[in-house]
Amino acid sequence: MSQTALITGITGQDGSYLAEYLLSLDYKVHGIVRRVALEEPERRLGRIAHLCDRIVLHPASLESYPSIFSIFSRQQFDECYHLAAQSFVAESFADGFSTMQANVSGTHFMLSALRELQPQCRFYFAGSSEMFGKVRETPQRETTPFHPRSPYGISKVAGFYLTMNYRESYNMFCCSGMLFNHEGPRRGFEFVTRKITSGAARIKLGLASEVRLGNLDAGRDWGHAADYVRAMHLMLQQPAPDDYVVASGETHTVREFCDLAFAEVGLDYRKYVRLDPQFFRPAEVDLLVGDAGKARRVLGWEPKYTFAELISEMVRSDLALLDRRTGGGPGYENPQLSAQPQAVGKVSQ
Ligand code: G4F
Repeated sequence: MSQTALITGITGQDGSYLAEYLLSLDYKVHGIVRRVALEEPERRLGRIAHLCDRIVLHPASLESYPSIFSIFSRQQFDECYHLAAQSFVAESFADGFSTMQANVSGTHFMLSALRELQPQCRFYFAGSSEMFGKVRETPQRETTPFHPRSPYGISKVAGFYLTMNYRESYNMFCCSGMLFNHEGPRRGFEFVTRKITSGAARIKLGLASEVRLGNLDAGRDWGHAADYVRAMHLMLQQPAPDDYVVASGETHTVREFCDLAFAEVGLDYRKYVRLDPQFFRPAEVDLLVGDAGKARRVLGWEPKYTFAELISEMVRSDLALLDRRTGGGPGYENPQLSAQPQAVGKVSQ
């Protein structure tokens, strides 16, 4: 019998890859979206437009307990992937209060409603390497102490412990993925990787002359989101719930990312990247690198993309997107970018 899964954050990068992956495994896929997304599907459902006739969307808000409770009271789920969050670290410095509200209360509402109505449903929480922050050891693993450096990181630590507490107190199957940075052509333009790849593509096509960035020396462990959603699914297939680091095991600086992205279009980044103080953070996470040994050993998880392949795919996708917008050919296929405005599929009211 096919399984039924609920994804919060289904319109985001990870949600869209996860929905595709679960559909390929014959799951029935449901997602929570803001009601406003249904009113503007072209703008807000772009990443899942190609899936809309195969998924069920539930309008709700993670800031409203009754709206979440109502979904669980109407539909049974085998698995719930809680990916929705205010996920932009820089924004969490600008408005820490709404980041806390969405990320901490949203997670608490999900867990509480599940406990009340569907305690057998398996739960995945999207933890983050930002929880390690000012790192206490390298590489970071499941046992590394947390030292978050932003309101976002603090909110993820709170969500992690809420998830653990529901597992230990109520015997629920609750897991956290401690995911290091994961990117791809569907990444939002505010994150540094997409800012660089879209900037390199624009400069190559003569549409821009520079990219303004902050700290080029920050080191991150970057993987591909399509690889990382497979790890989320594997966590919920295990005999017992647990927490796992998901990472590539390599670290690269923002500068190295620039170097490879600009090289992909035959340019030297040093001529086009400008430092801009507004993109430096009040407190920085200097260097992250994860040890995904447990995920590899217990889950049998292996990433397929290399760092260079990730960058190459992102740059080529951005070139194709701009090429189409400026009247070029069909270019590199990317569901997010090729999505035509279309009617929303099944909507649960
Ligand atoms: O791309 P970023 O904004 O990602 P960040 O802060 O590492 O967080 C991402 O990964 C986390 C997993 O570890 C997630 F939990 C989180 O939700 C998000 O997906 O910044 C990466 C690095 C930072 O050190 C930042 O200071 O790039 C540096 N950076 C330099 N110039 C910049 C810029 N970041 C952004 N966004 N924009 C810049 O212009």
